[in-house]
Amino acid sequence: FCSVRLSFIQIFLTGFVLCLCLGLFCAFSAHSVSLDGKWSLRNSDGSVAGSGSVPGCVHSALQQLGYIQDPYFRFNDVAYRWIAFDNWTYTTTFNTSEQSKQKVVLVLDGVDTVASVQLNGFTLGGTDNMFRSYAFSVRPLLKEAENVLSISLASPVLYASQRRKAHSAYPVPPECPPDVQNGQCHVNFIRKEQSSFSWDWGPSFPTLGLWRGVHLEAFDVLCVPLWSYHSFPLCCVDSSASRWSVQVELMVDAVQTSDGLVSVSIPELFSDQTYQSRFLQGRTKNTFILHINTSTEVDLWWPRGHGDQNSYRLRVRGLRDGSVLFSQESKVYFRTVELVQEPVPGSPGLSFFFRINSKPVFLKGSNWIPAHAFQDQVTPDILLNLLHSAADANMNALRVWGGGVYEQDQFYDLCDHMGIMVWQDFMFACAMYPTEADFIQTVRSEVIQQVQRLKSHPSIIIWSGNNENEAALATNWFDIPESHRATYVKDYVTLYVENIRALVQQEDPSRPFLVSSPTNGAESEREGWVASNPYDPHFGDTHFYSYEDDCWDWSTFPRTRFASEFGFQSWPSFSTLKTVSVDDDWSYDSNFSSHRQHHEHGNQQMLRQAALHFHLPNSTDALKRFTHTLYMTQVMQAQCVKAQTEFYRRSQTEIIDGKGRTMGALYWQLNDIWPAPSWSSIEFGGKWKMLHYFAQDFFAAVLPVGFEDDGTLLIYAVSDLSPDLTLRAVVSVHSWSGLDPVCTLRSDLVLVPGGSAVVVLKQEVAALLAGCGRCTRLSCLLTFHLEDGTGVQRGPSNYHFLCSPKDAEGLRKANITVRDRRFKVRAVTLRSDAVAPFVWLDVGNIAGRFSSNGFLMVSADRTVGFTPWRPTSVSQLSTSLSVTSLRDVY
Ligand code: BMA
Repeated sequence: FCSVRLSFIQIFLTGFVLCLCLGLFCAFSAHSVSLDGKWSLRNSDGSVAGSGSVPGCVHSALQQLGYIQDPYFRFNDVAYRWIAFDNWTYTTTFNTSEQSKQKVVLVLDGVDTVASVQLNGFTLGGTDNMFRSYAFSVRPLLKEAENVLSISLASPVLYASQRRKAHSAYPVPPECPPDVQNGQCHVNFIRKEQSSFSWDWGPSFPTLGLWRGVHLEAFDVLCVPLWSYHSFPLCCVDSSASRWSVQVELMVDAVQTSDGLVSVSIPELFSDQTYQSRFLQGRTKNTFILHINTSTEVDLWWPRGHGDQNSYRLRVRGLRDGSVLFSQESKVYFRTVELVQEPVPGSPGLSFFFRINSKPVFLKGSNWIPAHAFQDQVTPDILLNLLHSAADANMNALRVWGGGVYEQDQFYDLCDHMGIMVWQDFMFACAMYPTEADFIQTVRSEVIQQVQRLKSHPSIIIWSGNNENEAALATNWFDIPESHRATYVKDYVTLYVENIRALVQQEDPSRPFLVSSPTNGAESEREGWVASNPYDPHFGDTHFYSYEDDCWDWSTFPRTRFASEFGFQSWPSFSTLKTVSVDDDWSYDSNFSSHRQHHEHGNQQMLRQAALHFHLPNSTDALKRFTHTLYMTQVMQAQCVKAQTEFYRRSQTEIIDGKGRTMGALYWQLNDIWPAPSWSSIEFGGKWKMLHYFAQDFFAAVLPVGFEDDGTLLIYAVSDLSPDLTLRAVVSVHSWSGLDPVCTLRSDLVLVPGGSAVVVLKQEVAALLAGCGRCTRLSCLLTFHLEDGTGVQRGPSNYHFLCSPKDAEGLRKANITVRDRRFKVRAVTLRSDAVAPFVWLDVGNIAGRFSSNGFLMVSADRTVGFTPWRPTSVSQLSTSLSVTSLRDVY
């Protein structure tokens, strides 16, 4: 690892080996005894009682016990508020013979959140942080029979409010979320998923529970409760360095100081080393560095689209007197990451991009939020499906946003495996935070534990201190009087710089650390960590939202170095909403529709944005008008995010007016926490919205982007591939009223270097139409694609509308029939008698996805594949299929 700092130039280079963590391994007839399973659960006065699963939470348990219905149904988020105002106790009894061991440790992997822990009537201690584990030495307290372990959880809402009251010197805003969220106050005072008190896309379910496992570790000599590693190249200038090292860290809990040998090996790389070591009594970190054999070439881990995700087996063994103390194997990966912030010729400010294994990589993807309000219900299947969906939409990166949770190990394992890069926030979002000693102390434990748990994953390429808190301070979201500003800046620096950043750099120097997102990075640091304008497009990353501006007008977007958030809302499909609503709710202005919308004026904003280019649904059939409106919001969202993402991708090479070299586009947001309107491209339950189908195209490795600049049509070729390509644009002019192209235009062949965006066609629209007979802006539209010198199409086809579809002349209701329902071969063929924009196939709640959807039909026939995610009969599919296109809604 090395870090080069030249005035404003900052480069982090890190190499890495990573691995998985690894559970514990204990020595000498050691045991790990799980206490997971059914515990008894009761509220404070015993009026609600039954059993609850561990891992689990109170809400999930009450639903299983029948005390409550589906919390997501209609207005239940409000109806079940009482749960989080009560205190709850989980109790289990167990028999054990572990007291025969020298040491027994009770480990709580995750307590949500504030609790007192008692064993056999003795108080072991308290917990106050959902994001860390707790360990208590318990051997003297154990009995052979009937041990009683109880964990009493305090109301998180009341706890947060008490902490707020105790912080009397000055407020720590925001006090409460906006009313429209129906949420709870002061979540910034409790180390808990910040969105669990409500968010602008999520319900208020302040959970309580044991959300991770509980177990006993019992051993005689020593135990290794945690291990992790990272690798680094010995030469820090050239990451293709042939010499790599792997740093292995073992957290060892030893009953007494003892000597032993530790051997570390990667057999496939012919590398192994044995170390004499002394394990000191108690819990200590022991570090070993394995130098990789120079004669062997190391295959690197690459982000998807840039190479394979190569891995090796790493083996670690502890030996004493010829016997094995512990032995563990894991995957280990090699890669380097740099965040490059250096002067850009022709542009003030600094670059901001990632170099992976020395190669600049454009990050394409979105932002990840918690996949469920009740984390115990996030199954491996759900994670797998969401991450597959991200990969299938050609994403190579996700940002784990700072208002949720540090995800479970499986999430990062899958990202490693799929080559999805992770931008990992620490869990602080959209707020100021207190800095009392005990708050800082618990955050410090959280940071150390999370970094140790996660740093072995090659997918994680950056740590980031918080979501939007630099921006909140800089642009004064909370109306802090100028005279008090210094106090908040001081708290900000104390928390994120002096504590979190310092700890991360100590625990994991192998990755870059950013204090916030958005931030100006090195420039923010120069300005004392809070830049005057953290949204400055010349530096760092930006978040950009504008709901009222016309999203088809690219000139409204910031030509940023890196777009880490941008987006538009839409509604989920009717089949998803149906599961949580009743007939009365099915209109756009119902109480239900307002209640689900947690973003002030969100429902109106969607319609206003849609109305800029489309006729709004006007069916006299109320249900139809509702479902058509849901469809229309998805059309609007898909078009808006497409326009913005294409703008960012085509801005990766140029500098215009001193701005550009955009190297990342992560839209807000990938997934949903419940069925409701939001910025997501995937609905709760996994169904793809139109946006997600669009993402498949706009994130394609080779992409044609078309737009107009002052009456001139430009087509760019964007390529993420390594080899240079030679491409031309092929543009077809279609009349809205007919299916055959009116004329076709081909550009010259142009060199498109690997990892660049270049202009391949430039032509005045007026001249183009004049040369195309009877076309006008209102009567015609353009489709285009890229072709190589041999006439082979590269990348998807794309389109450019010369007017708003609401003004299109000749656009008529297409009669689209399903000609061939070959569901057995997972395909349907559509036939249309007219140009049809935004053709949407829907099979209701049958889980699966189409090969493409929401497309523009400019030819009579189109065959679309369908991949079911669960066994589904042909007749089910056939009867569920519906087809909608733009002219059907008005
Ligand atoms: C960003 C995010 C979230 C929020 C989203 C939409 O600022 O960081 O806090 O949900 O905008 O408003």
